[in-house]
Amino acid sequence: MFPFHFRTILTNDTSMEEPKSPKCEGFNARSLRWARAMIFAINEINQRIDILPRITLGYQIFDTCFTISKSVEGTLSFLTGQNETHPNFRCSAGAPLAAVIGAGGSALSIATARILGLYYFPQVGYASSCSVLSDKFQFPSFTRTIPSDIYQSKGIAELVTYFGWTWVGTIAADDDYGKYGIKLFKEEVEKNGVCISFSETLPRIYNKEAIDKIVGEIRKSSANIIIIFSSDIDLSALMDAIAETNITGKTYISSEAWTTSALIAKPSNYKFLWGTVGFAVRKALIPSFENFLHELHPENSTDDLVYEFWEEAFNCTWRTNKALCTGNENLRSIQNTYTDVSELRLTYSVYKSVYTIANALHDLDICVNGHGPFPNNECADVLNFEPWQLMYYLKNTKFSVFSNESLKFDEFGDVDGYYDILNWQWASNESLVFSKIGRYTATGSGATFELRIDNSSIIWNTPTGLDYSLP
Ligand code: TCR
Repeated sequence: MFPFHFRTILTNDTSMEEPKSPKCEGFNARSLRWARAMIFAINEINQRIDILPRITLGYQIFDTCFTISKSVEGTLSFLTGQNETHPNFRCSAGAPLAAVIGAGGSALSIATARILGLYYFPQVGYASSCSVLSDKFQFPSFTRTIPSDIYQSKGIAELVTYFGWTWVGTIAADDDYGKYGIKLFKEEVEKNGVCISFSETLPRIYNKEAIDKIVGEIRKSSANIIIIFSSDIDLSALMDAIAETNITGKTYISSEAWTTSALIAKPSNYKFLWGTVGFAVRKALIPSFENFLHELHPENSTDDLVYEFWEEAFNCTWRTNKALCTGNENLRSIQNTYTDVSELRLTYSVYKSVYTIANALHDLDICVNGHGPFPNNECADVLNFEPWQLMYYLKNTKFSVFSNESLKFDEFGDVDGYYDILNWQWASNESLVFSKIGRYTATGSGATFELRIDNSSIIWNTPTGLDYSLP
């Protein structure tokens, strides 16, 4: 499940006809790249002879439109294979369903995990980082390849303490990610005597007054350090509003979801956002992936999404007769979020999710009867297994990826905390680089951690640097 669109189109429900699933709007090229990483990893595994040699993996893709209702709807149609109320894991796609990758944001994964958990059906999150998802009592079949925010919140708190900032403002998205992320952050820094100057929540649905109020708060506060925990999608309206003001001299501390986002790091925002310091998850170069991205073409696809992407990317249309798309447009001639492979972070997380599932299936497949983990030392059958049987292997899977990263889950289905710390630095009027200035690593829910910062590599957006944010 991926957020290919930013929102559903609100319609007035009349209750006079059968309810229809809402349509969506606002195309999200970044998540098309994520979905392509999933397809890419599946193709790769299907060609390999060392993982699942006798099995071909397939997939179904669902658009969550960044909303809970669409995610739940997608989960149900995946499980039932149609509009039935009884899940039918075995034959809905003609092959056993193995696992769900997704659903993107935490609020969406929480909703789907409650359904999947009922059947102990494996779910691997690639972007859902909220700490509550570690609760196996509530979410027994959820695991993830992105670290829990328990690490990120503590890491940002460490960063604030490291620089000796004592007076900060916070802004949170109105979802589980933002609220829990900021809550954990506050609990941590308050132990160290840091004061919170203001705490704002971003409106979920665009609301000019609410945005103006936050802008006013930022302007009048004497705190110059502002921590923002939000997805880029929810944050963009606020950033657009700040871009229209003359507020500068504030340093923003970004959570992983917007640190390298093209939606936020765009030229009109540079003048007030440069100097931003933020956390980002592990990055990788995925060999051959760039070529695979370029292979996307409407002519070899039946998917509406590909047509929609093409129209967006080349500003043409397949439907009416103004500026028709010809199919001769060339993806290599343009620069966009979809083709940009310079910051493969969540994309890499999607890739790892596929490998996690394939490795678990592989372990299930190579089990030798009489030495298996199930009653009477039996094994499961890879062509006909129960969700909980795959869950057993998923929890215990352990493998390494090409970047020499080894991956295994702890008892909560979580991976260790690893973050690059990036600083937004001007390269020219038209571009900005995300320069790595440090690293934060942690394990055991943050019991052990290490923060490393190279002070001399940071470029602050105020001349006085460190000592400007005292109350
Ligand atoms: N965790 C967020 C969602 C999210 C996201 C992103 C959305 C993360 N990173 C990048 C869009 C783009 C990290 C959550 O809700 O858990």
